[in-house]
Amino acid sequence: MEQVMQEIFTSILNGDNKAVPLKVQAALDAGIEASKILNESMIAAMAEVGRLFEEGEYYVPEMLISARSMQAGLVVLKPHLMQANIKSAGSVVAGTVKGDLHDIGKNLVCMMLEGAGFEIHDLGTDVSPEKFVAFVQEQGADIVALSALLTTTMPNMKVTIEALRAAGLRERVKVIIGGAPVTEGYAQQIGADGYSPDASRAVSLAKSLVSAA
Ligand code: B12
Repeated sequence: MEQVMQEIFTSILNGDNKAVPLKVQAALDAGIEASKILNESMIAAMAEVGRLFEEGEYYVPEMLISARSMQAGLVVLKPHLMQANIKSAGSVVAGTVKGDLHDIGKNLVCMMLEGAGFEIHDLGTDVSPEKFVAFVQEQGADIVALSALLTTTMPNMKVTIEALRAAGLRERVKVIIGGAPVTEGYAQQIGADGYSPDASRAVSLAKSLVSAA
């Protein structure tokens, strides 16, 4: 790994939210592609944070400061990840499901979809099924994008899909899901329209669903 990439990785592990944006900028200045910085340094660092947490070396506060430094780096990276696209590709209402506070992955998905020309309505984290239903009812959307990072909150994706169905809205929207514990099989099982393991494939998925509608 190039030195600056290694430094970004280490600064995220250390939760150094002053160093991360500076080093991300240095990597961009050195001509390293934004997607490479994202995947090979930043997302890799968050995976390592997860591993350290599992092994009992990191606790919640360490996870949190690493997450904050990752977010500080994303601010610098954002304009480079998004390509200008004037025509609206469709509208997306996104959120992390009820009980779940993880938002880095959801934010990345929103960022990439926005960059691909989608209009984004981000409802944030800990979003109840009722809130998704109310949004679709009042403002409409082509796609509902649900994120979950905990095995205990994944079932709330199913509850949200069922709430959309109960409100008579299920046929009006496409539902896409994602997050570390989510799988293609789970998406099929709960009746989602699509799953993607990462933010860039979320864009092709969303585009294919909107064009098929
Ligand atoms: C950072 C972090 C936190 C931070 C979150 C800060 C924030 N603002 O997000 C804090 C400290 C708050 C936190 C808290 C907790 N966490 Co936590 N956390 C993590 C960690 C280390 C990184 C997650 C992350 O940001 N990854 C980087 C992003 C880019 O990846 P991603 O989220 O997977 O997103 C990508 C894809 O999944 C996909 N995607 C994501 N969403 C969507 C949506 C759609 C529609 C699509 C198509 C795609 C998609 O695209 C994204 C980009 O490529 C993970 C470890 C891990 N390996 O995931 C643990 C992890 C998720 N946490 C875990 C746990 C246990 C917790 C706590 C319960 C700890 C506790 N005892 O309190 C709490 C729960 C709080 C809550 N109610 O939500 C466990 C979950 C275990 C499980 N199987 O359920 C993990 C796996 C750690 C571990 N290895 O044990 N956590």
